[in-house]
Amino acid sequence: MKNDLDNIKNEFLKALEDVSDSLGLEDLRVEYLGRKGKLSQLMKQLPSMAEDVRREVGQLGNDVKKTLELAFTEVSSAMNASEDVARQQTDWIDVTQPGVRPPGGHLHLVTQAIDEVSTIFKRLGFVSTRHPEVDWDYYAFESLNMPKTHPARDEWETFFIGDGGTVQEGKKGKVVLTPHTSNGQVREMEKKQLPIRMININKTYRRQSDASHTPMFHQFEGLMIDKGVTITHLKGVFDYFVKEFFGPEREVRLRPFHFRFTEPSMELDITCGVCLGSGENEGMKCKICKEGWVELGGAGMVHPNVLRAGGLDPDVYSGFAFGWGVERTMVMKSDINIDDIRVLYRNDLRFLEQF
Ligand code: FA5
Repeated sequence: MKNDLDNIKNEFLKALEDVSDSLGLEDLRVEYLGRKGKLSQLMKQLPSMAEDVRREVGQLGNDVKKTLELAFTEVSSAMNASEDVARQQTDWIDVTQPGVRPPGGHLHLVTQAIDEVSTIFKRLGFVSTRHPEVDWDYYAFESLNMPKTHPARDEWETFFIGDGGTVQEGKKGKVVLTPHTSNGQVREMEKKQLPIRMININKTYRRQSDASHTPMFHQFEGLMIDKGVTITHLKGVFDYFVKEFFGPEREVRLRPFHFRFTEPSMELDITCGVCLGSGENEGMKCKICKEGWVELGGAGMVHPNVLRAGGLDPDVYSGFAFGWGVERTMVMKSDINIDDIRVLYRNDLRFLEQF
């Protein structure tokens, strides 16, 4: 047994001289000093020995183990140090080399348009607000002079919020996905901070889908209320916006219309950005406008009943409101030639990366 221990020690120290890298060194450690290594195997014979021999051989075994561990540690430290030096010479990086740029994204076309619209109205003193996009029927319809069963509501093709097939209802009526941003009108008046110059931009929803309609779209709602606001102010604000947003070459017309919540009411039309007013595109009828003009959106002087719903006296205060679609407004720019607005929400990078 003593001889065997000596042999193990000599073999290990000899093998240690020949080992050339840290992987080989680790193999050697496992072979001799590991839990199932040669030294452990040999020491397993101890219990079967006579007690006095056992003590002597046990002591010798421990000495051999210490010797091997010490020799191993010395060689291992020296080897690590020299491998570090070698690694530093081969694995270096050139810190002056230009980096690889990660692909950069950009804001969605609609977000860019929202930013531009808000900036233009900000210059006229309009403050950006955000009223709920899930709201009570009261704010979406009733407070806007459209009583519960009024047929005008049908035009808004509204989605209602339901719970297991039952439409949710509370003290202000049913809950709707707002079909227009006009729900912000009475909500803004209820803040009781006058004068009002609000621009409410939000998502709106309707059961519609074709080349010029998407089920989810954005509207921006302007509301100006003060003493002595007239239709001249409305016209001035529109002129400024259209010139700033579309450029001086585009034409605008005001067309009489009817909304329950404005009186008088009108629609603002602008020459189409795809066919530039001709009504034709690549020899065919323009898919967007069909006649040269596109509707930018509705507007009018706030109806006295709406002012009353907002707690304001129509004999003291007056104002105008307008609500336009962001997507349509943007597509009407002549440098954005899109003949189907649904492409905006298809998330096709080949399209989105162009802008
Ligand atoms: C309204 O929604 C009124 N609330 C506008 C208004 C506000 C009038 C304040 C008076 C005073 P209208 O339903 O016409 O009106 O919609 C306004 C604009 O939203 C449209 O001209 C169009 O630009 C846009 N729009 C409507 N439906 C869609 C749709 N499904 N997809 C994309 N844009 C749409």
